[in-house]
Amino acid sequence: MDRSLALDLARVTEAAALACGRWVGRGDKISADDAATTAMRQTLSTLQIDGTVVIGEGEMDEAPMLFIGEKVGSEGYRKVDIAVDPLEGTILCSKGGPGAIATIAIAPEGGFLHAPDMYMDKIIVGPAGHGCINIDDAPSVNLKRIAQAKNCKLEDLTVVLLDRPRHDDAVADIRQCGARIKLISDGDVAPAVATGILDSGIDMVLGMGGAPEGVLAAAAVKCFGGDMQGRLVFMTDEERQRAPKMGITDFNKIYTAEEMAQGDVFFAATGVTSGDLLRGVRYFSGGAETHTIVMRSKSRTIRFLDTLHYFDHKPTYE
Ligand code: VTB
Repeated sequence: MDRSLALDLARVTEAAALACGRWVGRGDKISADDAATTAMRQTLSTLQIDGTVVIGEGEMDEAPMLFIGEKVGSEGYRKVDIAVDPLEGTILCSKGGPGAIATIAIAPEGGFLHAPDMYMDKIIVGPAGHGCINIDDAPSVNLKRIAQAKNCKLEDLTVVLLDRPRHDDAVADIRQCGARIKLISDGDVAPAVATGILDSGIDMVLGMGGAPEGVLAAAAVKCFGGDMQGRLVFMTDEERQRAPKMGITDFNKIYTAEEMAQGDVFFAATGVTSGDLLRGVRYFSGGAETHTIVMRSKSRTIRFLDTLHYFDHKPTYE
């Protein structure tokens, strides 16, 4: 794939973040998501790719744009799979809470797991923890292996989990072993990416979150050489009936990052509100500043972009 696609993807997530950045704290998650999705789609349509959205805003009949199956770009270019979450953490954005991001990932056609909108159990670590995780082991057992690999104490490790009752047992086990915990209200993609950044202070992401978010995290994990295991969690008969149509036959399969995001993968995210990974959009008179991460699995390059946008000279995405 053309490596300059990386910068194009940064433009896409910057546009989405600039658009929904106007909705931070305004208590309207629907408008925030609409603004991000519209801007993301506009910028995506200018890219030199022949893309199909495989992780998107929803099914064709429930999402007006960036729906699963939607074609993006133009014929004649490289055929790619697109995974998007124009606003990951809509509630975070609407409340002005930490860690909302605009994010996208691209893989060669057929590269992404077509995960339905359901839950996934996840365990995610950065490169130092590669080979140290097993989703079926207790969190403390995984953490002990990671502490050994990182040559640090258990007390030095920080685990991020969504703050949900379903994680009570995991939280108790982690607390008992002495590791630190960060409970978040929403948005498990940004901390997953943060495990790959040396000074982020996040060592592991654990627990049950969205499966589409799991595929986006897998793309990022692959780019920085971390490790991830994910297992789909079937809650309803409808989910069990739909999965085979999306190519999922083994309901107990443990997916690695490589299996969820195959081939030469690109990942980009721009901060909407500030978090452990990225600073949020900051407006000033006549413009705004954005903070973006862009990565590519083939080269393992991780770029952080600080970008100044002057609205007199380009669309404002409002
Ligand atoms: C998860 C998580 C997302 O929503 O999907 C969560 O992966 C929903 O979980 O990052 P619950 O059903 O337990 O609320 C996010 O936090 C935001 O989309």
